[in-house]
Amino acid sequence: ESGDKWILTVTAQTPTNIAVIKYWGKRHEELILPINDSISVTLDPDHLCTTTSVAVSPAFTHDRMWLNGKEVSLSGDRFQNCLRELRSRASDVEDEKKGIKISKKDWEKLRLHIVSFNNFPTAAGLASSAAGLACLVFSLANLMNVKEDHSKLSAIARQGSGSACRSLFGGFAKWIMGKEENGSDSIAVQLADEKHWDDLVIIIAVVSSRQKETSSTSGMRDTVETSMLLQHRAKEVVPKRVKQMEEAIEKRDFPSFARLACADSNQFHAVCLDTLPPIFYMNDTSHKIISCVEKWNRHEGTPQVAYTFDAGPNAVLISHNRKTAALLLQRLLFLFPPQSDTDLDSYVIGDKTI
Ligand code: 2P0
Repeated sequence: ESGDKWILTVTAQTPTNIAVIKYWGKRHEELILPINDSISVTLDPDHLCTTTSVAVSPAFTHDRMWLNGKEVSLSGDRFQNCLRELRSRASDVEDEKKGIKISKKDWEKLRLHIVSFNNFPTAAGLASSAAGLACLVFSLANLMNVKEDHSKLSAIARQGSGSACRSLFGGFAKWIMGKEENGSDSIAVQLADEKHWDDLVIIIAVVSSRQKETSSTSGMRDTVETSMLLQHRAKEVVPKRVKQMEEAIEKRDFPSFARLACADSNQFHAVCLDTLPPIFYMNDTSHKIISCVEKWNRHEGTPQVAYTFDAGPNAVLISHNRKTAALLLQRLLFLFPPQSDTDLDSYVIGDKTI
């Protein structure tokens, strides 16, 4: 047997996360360092998640990756930065049964093959880079026997895509912006695990399956350069809101949670509008959904449902429990009857959510 025949693989699965206090704006482009802290909820892995298998073999001549069955380029700086960080932290790996012995320095020469799938249609406009980059870093760290905790790994995932650092944790996560110039303290931490508040139900209303027109990366760069409202948001608004949100999550205080999440989504879209040229991520259907939820919440006297919108028109609706989730679906179906295929494309229902 030649020593070249072995292959070692690791497979991991990572759900995407939805920010309830948004990240928008970088202070360092290449290291991906944000201008404010952010807080997210990680979805249940049955919905919207990425599965990635990574393999190493002496027979591989190049690093290669396939995403949803198609080969993609790995030449980008972001991927190369993640890979360099991981290779520099790799340790010895030994598999006696297979007769495999990889020493720390072998990782510099060994090439990798990566296969990644999303369990949701990429065309649905929900293809967030968060789950993908988090899963890539996590599976490679396991393959390479990187002995770092999830927060340290989150700082590596962050260099692939900012929001990815929050997907290393289930439940609720906070991305701490950090102070260091090298980004070593810009990491994610877990605020509460997935069992802490498991009666929340998340419904994603797919308003449009078209790809967004302005990518998050270039959109937030334009906002940093041109919006004065963003400076106010990052310095005055978010620091207070992050504290209040942490408290609301800790106490499972749904009314406060909902008020903060809705206000932060609205301010994020306001800074997009304050950008030159203005960025429009929401559309008329998104606005109709906001009005419906606002009216309902006002009518009840206390919030029943929270809404939040990312860099696109799709609504993420968080309801207090299964009963309000059922009522919410009823309202959505009334507003957008299934026969009118011009409005909502579909509903993705997150059961057991976080
Ligand atoms: C968030 N979003 O906190 C915010 C809210 C979209 C709106 O993080 O340039 O794909 O890779 O760091 O993480 C989307 O931005 O941008 C995002 P990069 P990313 O979830």
